[in-house]
Amino acid sequence: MSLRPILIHPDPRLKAVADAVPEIDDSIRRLADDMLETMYDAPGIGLAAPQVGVGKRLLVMDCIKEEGEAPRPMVLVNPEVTWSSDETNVYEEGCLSIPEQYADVERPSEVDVSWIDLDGKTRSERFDGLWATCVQHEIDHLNGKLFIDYLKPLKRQMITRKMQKLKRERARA
Ligand code: K1U
Ligand code: ZN
Repeated sequence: MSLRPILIHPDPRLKAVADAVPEIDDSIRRLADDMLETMYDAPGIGLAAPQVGVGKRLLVMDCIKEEGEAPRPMVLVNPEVTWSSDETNVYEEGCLSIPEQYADVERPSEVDVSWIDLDGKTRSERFDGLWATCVQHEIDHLNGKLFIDYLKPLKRQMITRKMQKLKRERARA
């Protein structure tokens, strides 16, 4: 397993629609392992393949935050939302590709998602709470959408400028 660098917005690879994974092979299993390690190291509760520069429809997440509770690493290949609740909730979201910026985003509070697991089996589950917010945030990444795309243009522009400055500073360091 190895850590993979996380792309920082703005980057065209974060705006592209990712390709479906045609089959589960060792390269996909290695990518999933690396992404879980990268997510836990960050630390974060989710990570989508485009954030590590891979344009494939794969995401990982683990929204267990309570200390003492067993981790629940999840790998979702080709995930699809099959149902969304009319009820919504607002969560102050962050993003590992937009460090230290947070904003309220409104999304359906429950979603049904189907996906393929690393054994090639089709699975589905209803997510709620933080899990529902996170899986929708990660599926957005697979469609080239960032949480700042839900914000007013001025706020989005302000965050983008901050990220451009951060990238310049990191390149100089
Ligand atoms: O996709 C990403 O960029 C990861 C992102 C996921 C996410 C966060 C909040 C709402 C929806 C989706 C993160 O993990 S940001 C870091 C974070 O939220 C966190 C980090 C450590 C402990 C708890 C949360
Ligand atoms: Zn994100």
